[in-house]
Amino acid sequence: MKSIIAATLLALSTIAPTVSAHGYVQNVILNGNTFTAFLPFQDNYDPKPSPKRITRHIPDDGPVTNFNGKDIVCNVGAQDASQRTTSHGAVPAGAEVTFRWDRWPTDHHGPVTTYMASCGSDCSNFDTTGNVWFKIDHLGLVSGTTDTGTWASDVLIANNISWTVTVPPKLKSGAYLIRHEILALHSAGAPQFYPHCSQLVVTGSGTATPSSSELVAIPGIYKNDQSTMINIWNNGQTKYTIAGPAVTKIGAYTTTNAKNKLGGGPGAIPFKAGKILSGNAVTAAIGSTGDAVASGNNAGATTTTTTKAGTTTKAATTTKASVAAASTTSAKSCKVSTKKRNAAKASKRHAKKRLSTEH
Ligand SMILES: [Cu+2]
Repeated sequence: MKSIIAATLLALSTIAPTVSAHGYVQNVILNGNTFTAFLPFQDNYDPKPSPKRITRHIPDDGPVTNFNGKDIVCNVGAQDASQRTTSHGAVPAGAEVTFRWDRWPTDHHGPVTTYMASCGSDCSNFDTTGNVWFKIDHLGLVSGTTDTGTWASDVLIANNISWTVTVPPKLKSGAYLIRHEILALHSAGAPQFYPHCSQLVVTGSGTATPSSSELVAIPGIYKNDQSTMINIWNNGQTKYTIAGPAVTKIGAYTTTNAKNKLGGGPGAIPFKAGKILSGNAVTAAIGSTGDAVASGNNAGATTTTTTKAGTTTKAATTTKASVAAASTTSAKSCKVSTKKRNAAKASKRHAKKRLSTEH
């Protein structure tokens, strides 16, 4: 049976674009408090989801393909005023934020990056135009070569399909957008961007702000260069340069969070519903200590379990957090370039990998 499936997949991969399910962020965990992100296959049919979402609208689990348009900011349609959310979630400066994706295909190799932008006192109507973004975390090719080595996306899969960042310590309190993104490079010359934006209220007494040289515009960080157009399936490449600026140095913040390494991420995180803030409650929270006492709470709330890529789905579905998340079987066609399709070797590997991880 298995060999028949393998043979069919192999045959299909040579005559038709590869069909694959992509992914989206289903939960955002702020200092141990879980918030349900925008669930496209549910929330697009329910204008008043409960609890309210702190995440901006996304249409589905597919990619943004034009990195020069407004959709690259927070995903397709997220900039439309009618699609904006007024909800925010509080997190103390210096605390951890974990993004849990619903799934991620193993062949969608690429970097993971996270930016923040100050909205002032409320993100509801924040205009993301101009040099407003600063990078707080990024990881690209971790080891080996681009075709068979370990990418940030592989680390994400191995860590319960999740990614953890730290809000820069001493960051000035206020409302912030946090933009977390995977860039999938499996289709040479046709990069796929999967951005998502959530609305935070950073609490605490911090006053640090990024320097003007650290602030960049989105769109603007991506260009037609190696960071987007690389053919990762070419043999022997050991270097990949992540697009955009260096990670901010505010608050003596250093690069990638230590949890983002193979086996280093969070396991099942006990579900503790986060409190939704909007309007006056946002203003009131700014400058407060918020959940700051939770610096100890955070450590206790995270059970670290080493998981292997193939078993992560099971682990993820045992958390209560994912009960609130949409379950979807929706698959959308991945645009695969001619270059890629012609690479017989790569196609073979692609089919094999999908067999072992997709059910
Ligand atoms: Cu995809």
